[in-house]
Amino acid sequence: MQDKIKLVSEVLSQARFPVIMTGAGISAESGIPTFRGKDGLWKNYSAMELATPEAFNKNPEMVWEWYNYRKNIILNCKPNAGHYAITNLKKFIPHLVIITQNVDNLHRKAGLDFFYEMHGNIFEMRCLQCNSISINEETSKESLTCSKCHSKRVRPNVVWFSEPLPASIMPHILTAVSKADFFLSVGTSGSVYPAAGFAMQVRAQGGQVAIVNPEITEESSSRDIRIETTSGKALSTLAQLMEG
Ligand code: BJW
Repeated sequence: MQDKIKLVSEVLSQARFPVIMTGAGISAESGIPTFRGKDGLWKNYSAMELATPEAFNKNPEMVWEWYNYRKNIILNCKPNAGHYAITNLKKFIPHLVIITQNVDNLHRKAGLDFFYEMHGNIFEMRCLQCNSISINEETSKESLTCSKCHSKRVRPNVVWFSEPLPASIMPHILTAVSKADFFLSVGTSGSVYPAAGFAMQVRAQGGQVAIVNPEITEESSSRDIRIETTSGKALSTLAQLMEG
């Protein structure tokens, strides 16, 4: 394990266009449930009844209730060693691009000031009337209104199945992935596209892929450096190696 993390530190320190992408697994050690797997959210809740635009159109109250429930959990959680290690890696390697599929704000809370949130942010809401985005840490069932136009047609600013990813950041993400000579995937099952396709794309263009996940995932290949442990352990060791 240590040898593999050492190898990752060597590849990372030489990479010209390194990218790290995180998924729900990095926040599992903070106490935030992942989506898939035995204790995942989708075991008890239906993705199609909660995380699609159709579900929201049909029953916005139920969808808001589910997001408020999750916001409450997240507000009681703190970043863990994995989040802080990524913040440190970005300090050592300023050209490192960091992408997250997570909506939980924990990278920001760990002091990371620039990264791409490809599936949005659970603490933002978007007005369906005027399109403005505002911070929303409210977790009560009280009906929400847009701070700009006062419309009550507001939704969580997250990306649901079948929706396009944020147009303001996707070109930057796709450019970073298309140039990447090193791609480190952390804590994702690699089952949701387009994120799930990034590792394959980097391999196809000759880049090295490394995967941090206690489980072997759909996106991994035998050519990858597979680090089969938790992100807290793997990333803090990696950050220490990069520092020293
Ligand atoms: C640990 C650990 C520890 C545990 N340390 N690890 C191509 C092929 C097939 C289908 C498609 C395709 N392209 C698009 C699609 C459709 C669809 C899709 O991918 N479907 C699949 C299910 C097949 N994709 C979309 O619809 C996307 N939109 C799109 O492509 O639009 C195109 C378009 C263009 C133009 C016009 C219109 C449309 C949107 C996807 C949105 C995903 N949204 C969600 C919800 C976000 C909001 C919310 O939070 O409620 O995003 S779904 C959910 O899954 C969430 C996550 O970000 C995402 C990925 O989950 P993740 O992070 O991988 O978590 P898990 O739980 O799956 O895995 C956790 C992992 O951690 C596990 O492997 C554990 O082992 C590991 N782990 N502890 C390290 N301590």
